[in-house]
Amino acid sequence: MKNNGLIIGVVIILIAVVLIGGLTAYILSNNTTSNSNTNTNLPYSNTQPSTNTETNANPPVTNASANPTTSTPKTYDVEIKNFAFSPSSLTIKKGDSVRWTNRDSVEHTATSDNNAFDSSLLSNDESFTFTFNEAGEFSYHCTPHPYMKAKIIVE
Ligand SMILES: [Cu+2]
Repeated sequence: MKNNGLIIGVVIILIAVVLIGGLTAYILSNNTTSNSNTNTNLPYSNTQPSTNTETNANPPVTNASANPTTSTPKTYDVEIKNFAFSPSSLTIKKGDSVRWTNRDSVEHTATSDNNAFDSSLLSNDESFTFTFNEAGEFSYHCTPHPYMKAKIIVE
């Protein structure tokens, strides 16, 4: 009877140990798998919004940089030097301005072939600025030296 009681006690303890050990092992494995699941899920859900914000952030940057180029008027310089306009062909946007500066000691003009603009005679280092508000190709010349020819292309 004493032996039986001991055996039953040992068996109960063994069962309890196995049950507790098994439970803790099961809980631990569940926790680690659930943790690793949430861990692997988090980086994915984190990288996806970050790549989304990156791809979303890129178009506004190009939009913001594209807007000033179309909306902000620029002033381009054309030098009159050695009896020539430099650059001889200049492409600008509607609303932009061109500033001609005479670098020669001789007087020159920047005179539109179709009377769109005329600087009149410019002496040395004198400038004339004209704003192009209409698209088109504007050929011009120098009145005292008609062989001096150039053009402004307004897009
Ligand atoms: Cu000239």
